[in-house]
Parts: sequence; C-alpha cells; structure tokens
Amino acid sequence: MAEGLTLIGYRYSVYTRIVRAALIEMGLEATYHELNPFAATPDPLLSEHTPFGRVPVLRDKDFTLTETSAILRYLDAIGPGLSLVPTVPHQMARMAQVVAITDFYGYVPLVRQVFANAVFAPMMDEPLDQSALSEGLINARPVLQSLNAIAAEGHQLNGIDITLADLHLAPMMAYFTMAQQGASMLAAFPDLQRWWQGVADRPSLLQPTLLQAARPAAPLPAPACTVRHSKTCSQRGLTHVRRSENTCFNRLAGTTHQRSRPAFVGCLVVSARHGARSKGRV
Ligand SMILES: N[C@@H](CCC(=O)N[C@@H](CS)C(=O)NCC(=O)O)C(=O)O
Repeated sequence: MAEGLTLIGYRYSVYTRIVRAALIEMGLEATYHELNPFAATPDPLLSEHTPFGRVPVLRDKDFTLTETSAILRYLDAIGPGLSLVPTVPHQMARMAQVVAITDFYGYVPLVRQVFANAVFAPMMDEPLDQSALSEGLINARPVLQSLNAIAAEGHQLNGIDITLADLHLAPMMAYFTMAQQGASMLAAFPDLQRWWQGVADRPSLLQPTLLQAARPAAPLPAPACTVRHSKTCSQRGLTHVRRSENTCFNRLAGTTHQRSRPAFVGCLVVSARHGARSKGRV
C-alpha cells in the first residue's frame, strides 16, 4: 500500500521533519525529494503540486497531499501498525487541539521567530531580527501555557500514549528548545517539560535518516565545508551526537555524516548550495 510514497521536503523544514518522524513511527518508507521552498526562484516541482509554495508534499502514486496534519492522518490510515489517533473522545479532541495550537499559534513564534533568530541565523552567519525574536518569546508563552495545561490534564502529551499530537509538536519543541531562551521558558512549564523530556530522545526524532528511503534521490554533496573549522559546532548552536567512530548525527538537519576523521563534522555547507538567501528558512 505504501510502496509508492514520495515525500517532497526540505532538510531544515520543521514540517518536513514532522512527516519524516511520522513515517518512522508508523513503519512506512518513502522516497525523499529535497527542494528548498525558500529559494528565490520557486522550484517547478513544488509549483506543480501546490500553489502555496510550501513543503512538505506527500505523493502516493498519483495522489498528492499537502498540509502536514492531513498528511499525518493519511499515513496513519495506510500505515501497517496501530493507529496513532485515539478513539476515546476526550483524547481525540485534545489531540486535534494540540495540532491546531501548534499550527496556528506555535509555529511562527517557536520556529520562525525564536529558533530562526536565536539559533539558525547565528549558525548561518546571518543577521538576526531582534524584534522578531522578542515578539516570538512573548507569543510563545501562551502557547506553552496552553500545552502545559493539556499535558497536566493527561489526555494527551502524557508521555505514555504517543499520538499525532506528539509527532506534530515534538519537532517544533526540538527547535524551540535549541534556543537557550526557549529551553529556559519551557522550564517554567513543568508538565510540558516532563512530556518533552519523555519524547525528545525518540529515535524518530533523533534519527530521521533511519528512514532508509527518505534520503535525497541524489546523494548530498560531500561536506566540503565552508564553515570555519575553528568554530565548534556547539558554538554554532548545533547538537552533534557521535554515533560511531566516524559518523556524526546532526540533530538539526537530521542528517548523518561519515568522516574519515571522526573529530570534525561540517554539516551546514549544504545550506548555501540550496540558495536559501531570501527569507526565513525553517
Ligand atoms: N500549513 C503547512 C505549513 C508548511 C510550512 O509552513 N512549511 C514551510 C517550511 S517548515 C515552508 O515551506 N515555507 C516556505 C515559505 O514560507 O515560503 C503544513 O501544515 O504543511
């Protein structure tokens, strides 16, 4: 049933990451096609499938689907395992509420304003927009507050029953808490923080590339890095986990890199090659 799946996405896109995590959680495979929705010239493949110019796009043979919440519902319906949509009315309704809060109130402050300016811009040696960052921190608080109440109640975000709510929110929280200001803010919401601590290390979040087929159709260029090696990854806000002698995993990009010398990881060069210079890119 799922053999014809293709995911069109972008490596830094949090919504793409949600779908990748869902594919892994649901035991599905997809061919991955990388494109940059922020490129100055719209990618014709993207324009062909959506007038909104956004990723992700899921294709199942000749069936094309956009909107991450719809994509997750579809994957859940076709996946081989148990459904991640609860049938108990209170749980099901809370799940939908978490997804809606995440999309309509969470994405912009958590990702586009806080993460993009506190983490991504410095990482790319780009100027940060201080007013957007400040506004994001203000607007993130009620989002965390409402999600914390849901986590405290326990129908969703309880760390036990993983549902589409967890999959939708977790990648955004991953980005938000990479900002020191985001991590500090989350600490003020103990039930939500407890939920986050419980899901942050799920393999689907940590290792999207475990999705065997979900790699760019053409291999990524070797990391002929333009990042100055003297700057460590942690200074650039990256989290690298050394997974073996010579393989590192970049949690932000969701990519692994094999190096002949295990000490160095240069991961971010790919950004420049995707021409992502025009506007926010996550
Ligand atoms: N409502 C869409 C939102 C997707 C979205 O905003 N994707 C971002 C990347 S995370 C994008 O493609 N942005 C391109 C742009 O804003 O031009 C969904 O749920 O899939």
